[in-house]
Amino acid sequence: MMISLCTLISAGISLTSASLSSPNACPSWQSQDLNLRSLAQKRRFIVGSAMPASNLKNDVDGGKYAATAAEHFNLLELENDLKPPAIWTGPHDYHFADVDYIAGEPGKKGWAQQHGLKLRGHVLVYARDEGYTLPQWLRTKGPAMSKEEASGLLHDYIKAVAGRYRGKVAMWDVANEAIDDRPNKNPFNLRDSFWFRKLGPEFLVLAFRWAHEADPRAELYYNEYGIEGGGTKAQHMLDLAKWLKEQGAPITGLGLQYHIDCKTSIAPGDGHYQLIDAIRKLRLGYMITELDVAVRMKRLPAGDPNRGLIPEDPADLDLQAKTYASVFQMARSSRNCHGINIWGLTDKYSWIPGFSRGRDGAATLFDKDYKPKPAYQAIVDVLKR
Ligand code: 9MR
Repeated sequence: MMISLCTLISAGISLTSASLSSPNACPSWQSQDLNLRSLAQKRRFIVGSAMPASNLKNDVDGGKYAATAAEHFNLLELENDLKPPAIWTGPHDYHFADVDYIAGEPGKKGWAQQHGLKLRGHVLVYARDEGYTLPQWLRTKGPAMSKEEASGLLHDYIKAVAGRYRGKVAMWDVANEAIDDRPNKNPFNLRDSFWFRKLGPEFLVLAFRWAHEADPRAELYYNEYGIEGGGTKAQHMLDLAKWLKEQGAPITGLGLQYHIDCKTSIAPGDGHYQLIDAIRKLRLGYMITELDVAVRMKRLPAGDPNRGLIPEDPADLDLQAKTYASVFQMARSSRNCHGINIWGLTDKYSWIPGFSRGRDGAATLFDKDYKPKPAYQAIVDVLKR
């Protein structure tokens, strides 16, 4: 009987690289030591990536995008397509077509299920008013609404969205970025957002309750940035989480975004570890929800196709690998970590170069040509242990 090299490697039987000399013997990932997705499955670990539905739908880069997503990850999070401005086109009016492609219409499978990836929903309540957070029509009509009207609308929205994908979304970011960066007088330093002004801190309790009613088996998270490693904002988040639990909100855990750079150090006993320990003491789980590790980019003029893609110092990619590994190491060391999601599949479509005007970039695991970077192997090595 003939057994192919691919079969052996998929089955976890290791071969030396010398024995893999036939160039087209296997798909690209199988010629590596071990594939991230198969290793994660083996370890019962969730490792995902954020993606735009359109890149999967339109088979961008000759299908390389979709193939890479399916080969290396067991979780998919839509980067923008599940945000309220993308879905909520008017009162009780929703646009579901893009998400349906990924999650399937009711009763049907979508791309994610067809490829065996779990789904992470981002986000039911984006608790701020600026940017791509609150739909424009709500910004316009909202100020004249009564508390009851606003609360009724939010209830119907959460019920419609979480209800439509009930049983298909493994975990939801119920609320995102509700805490202000600068000190204010609000409880838990909550932002002065539309939902806060209308409903007070209670909007968070209600959102969790309604999400749970709509999809009782989904894990439910409060997601925040700028809290990695502890500090005042992290303390506000912990206080808020404690209060949410006291109010009976069905919260599974905290989403720690982790938009960091390659010089970030994470080691046992430091603020990063203390924070996850504090979360554990609240009897909550956590996920690293938006991990990316930026490196400094070679300065190139706007319009240059390589802007935001070429590191200033190539050695930074090794530092980046160490930083990625240290996050995975932390996650693996704690029992309350529910998984890690990388914010972007390849450097080519990462949000970082645009946001930093080309100064930072190359923050994901795959380069612009979909080649795994040193960080890929570094996290595989952590999961192998
Ligand atoms: O990566 C997202 C980018 O494509 C969008 O333009 C931006 C505005 O909607 O949001 C980015 O994702 C953010 C996420 O939704 C919440 N945490 C911070 C992320 C990076 O800004």
